[in-house]
Amino acid sequence: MRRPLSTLLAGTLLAALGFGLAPSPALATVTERAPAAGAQVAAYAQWQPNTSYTVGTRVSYGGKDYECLQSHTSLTGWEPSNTPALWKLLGDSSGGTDTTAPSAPASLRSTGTTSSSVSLAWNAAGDNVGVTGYVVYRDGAQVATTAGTSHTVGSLSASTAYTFTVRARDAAGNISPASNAVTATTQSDGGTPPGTTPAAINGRLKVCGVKLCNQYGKPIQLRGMSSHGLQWYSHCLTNGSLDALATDWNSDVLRISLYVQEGGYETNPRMFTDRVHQLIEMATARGMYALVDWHQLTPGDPNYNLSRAKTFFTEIAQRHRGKTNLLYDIANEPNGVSWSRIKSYAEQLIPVIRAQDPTTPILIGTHGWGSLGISDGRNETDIINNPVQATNIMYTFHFYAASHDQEYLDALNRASDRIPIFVTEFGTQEASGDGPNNFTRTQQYLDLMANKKISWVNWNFSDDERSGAVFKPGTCNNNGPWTGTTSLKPAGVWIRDRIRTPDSFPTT
Ligand code: IDC
Repeated sequence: MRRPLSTLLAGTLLAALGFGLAPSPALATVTERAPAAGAQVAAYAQWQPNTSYTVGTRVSYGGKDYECLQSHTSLTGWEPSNTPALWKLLGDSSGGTDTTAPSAPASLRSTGTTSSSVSLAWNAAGDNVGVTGYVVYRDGAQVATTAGTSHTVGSLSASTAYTFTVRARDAAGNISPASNAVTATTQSDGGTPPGTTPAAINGRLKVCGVKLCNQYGKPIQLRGMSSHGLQWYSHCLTNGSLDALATDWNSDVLRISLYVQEGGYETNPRMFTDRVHQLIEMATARGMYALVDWHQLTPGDPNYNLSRAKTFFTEIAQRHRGKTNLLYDIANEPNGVSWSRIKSYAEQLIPVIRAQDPTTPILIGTHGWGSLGISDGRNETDIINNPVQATNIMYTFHFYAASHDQEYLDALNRASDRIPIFVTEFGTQEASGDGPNNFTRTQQYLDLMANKKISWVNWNFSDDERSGAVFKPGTCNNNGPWTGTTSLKPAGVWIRDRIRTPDSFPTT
């Protein structure tokens, strides 16, 4: 949002006369107070989280100006200084007296919880002029400002994990970097008994023969949704949307789609790994399985990202190995690469994961974009004759019903008698994730998967404009409505009906 100099001067004048400047970004939750007369006025609006930015928009952040390179909705942790893929540095902010931001508040901690609140405290930040207050963020959204070094955040849901950060600000409107993030779970209000969620009933999963079994050693089928790429549609994954996924859709599983390229993990490993940690906690708090999807796609050879995958999964496995609701997908869709190269990748990565976490099932993408080789003119015998040398693993199959016909359905049917298969992604439309739905063909796949207890995850839980994104465009920026069908496209209405039917998980 570029402000010409004349507007700036007028704004300063109005501010001096006691008029606030117009609130800058449409989605900002709290309007920044106008700077005091004589203090620094940034040339552009201060960057803020939870704001839609379009290509070419300029902002100020930390005393510097930036220009937006890729349209996105900002989140805490995605500050322009952290995200070179999203923001181009233009230089120092023009026309300021104090352009130095305070230091980040340190040692943010939770000092107590109830079923509806979390109390926080932190250490005071420093500043060259003086800290005037603190801004408290909950899951990236600004929820309070305070002058002191503690705050109680209220109006929260019971048994829910929330992540908080705090920033300091000074009189000139400079905002500090975020403090450490702290995640706290509110206490139970005695609502949903903890033993009734899919994750609680089934517990730790284990591959048994060609099936996926629960803690009682009985084959089960999980049904759920995949996120869209976190670099684009992270804002569709909120406490409200995941509550709806767990309790209105009755989803058993959330697939967390972490693209590696296309502006994903490789551009900021720290930020994306932290977001995956947070989403695992959010799925866990709602009794869903968390399927961590290493979404390599272009380039199609997973070996290109082997060392990144080792780094990422080492941290994920170390942090979450105590949980019983995890699944790791180590290669979304290998393409343009032979099965033996994929097998080699898996056999290098799996021991690294197993060193941290010996028990979580590991899923491996198959050749030809997860088609068991069919899209490459190959088939499942490549895998059957040369399986990955590891235990507690499954192979993945993907289909898009309007593009992938009987030949693919037959391959899934044949292969699932020989090797363990998990359908980690499918769409009711064309392989582009767009175009007309073929619900008749999709139902044939679903019937087969129900008969054989093949778990599945549908693409995708976002509001992008394509027909395969379940929500209508704008739903995520509006923060819902998340439950019911008013916000859903036809594919969303159809797939929700097929996820929410009761599960019949065996318990003995
Ligand atoms: C598509 C997204 C689209 C994005 C594109 C780029 O819908 O917004 O621009 O990826 O990578 C897959 C992939 C999945 C695709 C999806 C639909 O795993 O990343 O998403 N698809 O094309 N395999 C088959 C289809």
